[in-house]
Amino acid sequence: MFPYSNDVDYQCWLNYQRLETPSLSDQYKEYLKNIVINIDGYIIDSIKNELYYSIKKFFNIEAIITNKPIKRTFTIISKLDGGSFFSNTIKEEEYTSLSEEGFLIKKVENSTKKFILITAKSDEGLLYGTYKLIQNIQMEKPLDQLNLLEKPYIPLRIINHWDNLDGSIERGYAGKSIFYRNNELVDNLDRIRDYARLLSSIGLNGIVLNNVNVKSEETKLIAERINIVEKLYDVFKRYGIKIYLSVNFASPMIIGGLKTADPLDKEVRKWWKERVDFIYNRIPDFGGFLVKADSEGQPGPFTYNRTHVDGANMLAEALAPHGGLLIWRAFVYNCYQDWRDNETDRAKAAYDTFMPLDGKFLDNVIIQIKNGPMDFQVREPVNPLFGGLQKTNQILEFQITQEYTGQQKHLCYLVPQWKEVLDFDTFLFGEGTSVAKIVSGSIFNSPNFGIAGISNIGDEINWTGHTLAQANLYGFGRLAWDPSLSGKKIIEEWIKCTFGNNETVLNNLSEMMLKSWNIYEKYTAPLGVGWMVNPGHHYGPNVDGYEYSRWGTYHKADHYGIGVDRTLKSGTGYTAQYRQQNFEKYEHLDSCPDELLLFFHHVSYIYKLSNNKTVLQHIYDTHFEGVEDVQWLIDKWQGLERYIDSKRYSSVYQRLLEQRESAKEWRDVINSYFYRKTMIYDEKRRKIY
Ligand code: GCW
Repeated sequence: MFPYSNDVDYQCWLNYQRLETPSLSDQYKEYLKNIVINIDGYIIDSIKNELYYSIKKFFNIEAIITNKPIKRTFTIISKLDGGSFFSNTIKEEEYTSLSEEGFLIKKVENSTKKFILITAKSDEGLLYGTYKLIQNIQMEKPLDQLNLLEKPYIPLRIINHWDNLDGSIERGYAGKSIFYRNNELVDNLDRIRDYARLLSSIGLNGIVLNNVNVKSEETKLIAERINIVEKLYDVFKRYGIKIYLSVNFASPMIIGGLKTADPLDKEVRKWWKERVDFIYNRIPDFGGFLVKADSEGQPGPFTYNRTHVDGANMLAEALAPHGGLLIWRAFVYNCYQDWRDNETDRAKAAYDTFMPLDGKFLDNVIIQIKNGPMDFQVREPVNPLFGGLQKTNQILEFQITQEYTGQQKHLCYLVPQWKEVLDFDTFLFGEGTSVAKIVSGSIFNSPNFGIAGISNIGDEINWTGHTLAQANLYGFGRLAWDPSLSGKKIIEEWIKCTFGNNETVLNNLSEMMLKSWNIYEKYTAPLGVGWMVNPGHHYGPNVDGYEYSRWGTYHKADHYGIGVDRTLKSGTGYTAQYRQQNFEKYEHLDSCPDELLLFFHHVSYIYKLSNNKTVLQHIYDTHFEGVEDVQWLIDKWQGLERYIDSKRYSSVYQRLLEQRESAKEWRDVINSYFYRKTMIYDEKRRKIY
């Protein structure tokens, strides 16, 4: 029986602490003593296990699980078609509005019995409903109000792993892979099962098991090393999570002995078909492939003068008979390009590459697009492919792992950033075509739309290194399920389930979390310009550190001004990739939002922002404030010492101290760089090192 470890930090939001209100606890307990489940299956077994375990932890009782009620009061988990016994308690409109993965939870009472009902059309729906009920208990929601109908807004909700078989994780900040070690699967799969529990408790339904940069050992996962995938499949299927693999486009050459990987070559096409058949033979519900092609050294169709359509469709054709999906990343750019001509612009690459291909991909091809046009910076505008593509399936890609946002040493709750992306109006089909709406697939009438996040977990006992970074994983899942949830609502849920219902903890911690992204932004690269990190590992300040800056600094700072002119009028013309309303907004200095000013415009240091401060003074001020704000985070956290167990308290505290030192370094490096460039004093005459 789970869990693999009893460490409270390990349990994350599933630690099932005793309720603080005994009367409510007694009420719930009465219903949960007898659990009625009248169906079988491996997902159903997971439901039983989770209920049994959580009830034991919440109430210290052993629930009796039966297929018929043995008491007058009980909890029943049953499919919608599960018999007449409760069917008249469900209203017609409830029935029709339930989607395949949705669920309904109700409290029903009549003269002979009282019960909590969880019902759904699928086993997955029942599983999600079960986790929801458990969460309601943990959050001490009154039992009387129990009447919930929920369904996910976005169909594909996938976590991506950049794990390698040797156990390393690209951009991982919480230890090694929980899956692999020394080119083998780890021996004990219990921890992986607990990971599956965490993922399905927040409604995720897919996982990509290996890094998009596919090296030679990982290439064998679709051949002689399939047994590794099979074993992982056996764990994840029990939690309704489909598995996907990243594949190397040159696999036919690397493991197939062919001389080419040309997507139009007959032998190559046959080879992929056979590979796919082989996989489905072993893993009947296999999700499909994820491909990073022609980007940062990965092979792709360009080698053969073929297009992304040729490449993606070839793989999609092989997958289609099995219902598999082919996810093709839009993160395609030439990192060696010479951008001295002022028109060449990495930000334009994804749109320039994929817009001409709109409508040419097969139905089971999905283009996976990073939230911004560059690369997961602390602030970027929304990728203009959202709002551009009209006839192509799309997945929005977020980075949960904090590559550019403090590497899980700094506190940076990313949900507010993701919310801005999801809420962004692309004007694709007129006003109100938000990114969330696009990736829900509803306007395209297709289920092949979704959201993906690069995982932030590793084998450290608390999964994410920084305990508070667990909130990013949690928040990612919750937003994928329901993008209309606020950052505040999500963080409150997370805090209650992770630390309990104490008011002080709730207030202080939610305030800390909600401000943390802005705090991080203050002391790092200013006004949307991005980068300014050390090359390679991307931690800590380095104003000119952009690795592909052989043609000059990325941010174009000189003695007079800073920023990248991306306007149509005088710059790279990137702004023209947006629909009219957004184009207008970004093209003109007076309407461009301050926080993205330097992403879109090159301005003088004495240019005045909307608050009447000069750009330079803003840089100085925010960098001083950023450090002060980190001190504020520390003070707030110290105020929680007596409410939080010492282990979690002190590990977060240590990280906050590291954050403060790093923020000081950022402040000093950035401020002194601009002081030396401009020789303009800080108006407040603070000391600049
Ligand atoms: O953010 C960059 C990272 C690379 C990563 C790449 C990508 C997996 O620095 O490490 O490679 O993006 O998204 O493909």
